[in-house]
Amino acid sequence: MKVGLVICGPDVAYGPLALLSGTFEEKVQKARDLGYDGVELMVRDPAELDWSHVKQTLAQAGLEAPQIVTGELFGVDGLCLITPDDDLYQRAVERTQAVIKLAAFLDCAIVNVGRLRGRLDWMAGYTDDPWTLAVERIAGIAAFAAAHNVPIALEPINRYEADFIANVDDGMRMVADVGAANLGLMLDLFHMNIEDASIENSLRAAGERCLHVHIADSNRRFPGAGHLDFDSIFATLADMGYQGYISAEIIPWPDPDTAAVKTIQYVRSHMNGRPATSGIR
Ligand code: LER
Ligand code: MN
Repeated sequence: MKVGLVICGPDVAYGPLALLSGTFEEKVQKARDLGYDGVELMVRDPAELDWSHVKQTLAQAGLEAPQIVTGELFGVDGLCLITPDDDLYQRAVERTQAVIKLAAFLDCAIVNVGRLRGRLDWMAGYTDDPWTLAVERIAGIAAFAAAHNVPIALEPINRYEADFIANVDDGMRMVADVGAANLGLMLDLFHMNIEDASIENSLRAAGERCLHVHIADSNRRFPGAGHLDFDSIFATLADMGYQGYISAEIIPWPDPDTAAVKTIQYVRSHMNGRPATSGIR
């Protein structure tokens, strides 16, 4: 398992769940100095990015970009896949395709689809079967991504932020209905703590379809600040043979740098159920 954290790309001024302060280059350097293996990039519009500079900055720091998170496409620009507005849908597809191309360029493992998917209740009056429409639209994104060798990770999101795919059962149903080899799940412990009966059982149920994990404690602060049982969660992931990232997407509390320090200290000292010997690099 590798350890990452979400940072804003140069095209995102502020992310409510992104860590580290400073310029993009400073954030990457800090992540490296703290001993993170990779930074997960929150991007909004690849057209506003210098792709080569981003790639070079990561390479110079020796960091991977395991995933690009797309929440700000929805959060800032309102772009989403399940909407009765055909023009909005087309723009959402085009932007998502640009993110997929960026992911391929950065050798990123994954592009996530969380809030970007939109809502089924917006389709009332347009279709009696919004789930099938979602299957078709997510299949379209997965097919484009497959052609670029990029996996897509659907993120189950709690009921207060989204109205479909709240838990691993729902996510696995969508994965099965789409039937694409490059489609899996990104599991966020914060959402799982609200929606899944057992975090450990759900992680196991996702199995090899678990492509990426967002870690946060029960209060969405750094691990150790709430009441989740991380020893049990990390042991479950290790048992599953999970090789992907556990990546912090948390409230930057008490500040964005301290939260990043607390996270890596806690994770390194609890991974594999044994205390860290070397501390942070
Ligand atoms: C995005 O990864 C996420 O977990 C959402 O809760 C952001 O609103
Ligand atoms: Mn998340």
